[in-house]
Amino acid sequence: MSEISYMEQELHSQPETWREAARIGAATGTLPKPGQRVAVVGCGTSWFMAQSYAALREAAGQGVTDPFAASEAFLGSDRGYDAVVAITRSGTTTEVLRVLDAVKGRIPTVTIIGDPETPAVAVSDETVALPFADEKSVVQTRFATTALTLLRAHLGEDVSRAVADAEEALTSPVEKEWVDAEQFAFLGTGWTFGLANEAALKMREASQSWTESYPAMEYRHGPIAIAAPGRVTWLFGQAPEGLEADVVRTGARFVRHARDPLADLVLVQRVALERARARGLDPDNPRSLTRSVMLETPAAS
Ligand code: F1P
Repeated sequence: MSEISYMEQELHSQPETWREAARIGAATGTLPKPGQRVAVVGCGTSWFMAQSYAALREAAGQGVTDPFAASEAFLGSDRGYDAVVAITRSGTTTEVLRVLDAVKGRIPTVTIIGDPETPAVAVSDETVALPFADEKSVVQTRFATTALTLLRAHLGEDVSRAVADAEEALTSPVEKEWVDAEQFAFLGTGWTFGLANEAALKMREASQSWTESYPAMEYRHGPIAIAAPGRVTWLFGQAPEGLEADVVRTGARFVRHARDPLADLVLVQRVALERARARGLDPDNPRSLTRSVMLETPAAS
């Protein structure tokens, strides 16, 4: 592939879009307030960002926060949610529209959206638009990480180190061993488990790679049987005691970096891009995928 893909251009703009999102996140009054019971929904990449946000909000002591795949959300009145947060780049994903429609008038909703000229706006009570992070590539990179940066800033986190680390991750070498590896397992704890899920999805979407993802402490409960020479186990965040030694014993390559875990996801996006290139794949148009899943049946009301 000679010309630069949209995925490459978009992923390289992340420090800038994160800075902008941090400004919005710190100032906005439309995202959930401390103490509210929150459900957060999305599909695919957006679901994984929902998982990370939920773990961060709970860890920050800001209230019960349950992440759901939009198609599997439990939003009955017995659960007592004060707010539903939806994350969608396209604003057209059917399952997300169905959730917003189903709770309308019963639970206040706020949607973090890439394209504000889409149906999700009309069906949401509030929106936080991030059009500067919308993308042309089918494979999401910057919208997802920018939405999560917005949420981190809204939770009161200083994201300046994450931004600096993302800048560094954009110039850090992509090792040949990662481009050639047969298989990747991505691991995380707390909020980095969502990042592990996203890293695994990114690699599948952009480069058709065999990847898996687990909470780090679950890895020894079976999945480590896959670890072997020529394969990679990549951990985001803190390493549970003894895990590195257990992985090294299998002959698999153990990878863990000290940078902010969201910035480390930027490096994985670059690995996915290099693996796509090495296999002659177009990362902007992955096999069997579209920008948004739009089902033919109308939203249930
Ligand atoms: C969600 C999503 C993407 C996925 C695929 C289909 O889109 O599942 O994460 O990569 O392209 O759509 P959205 O609701 O965030 O627009």
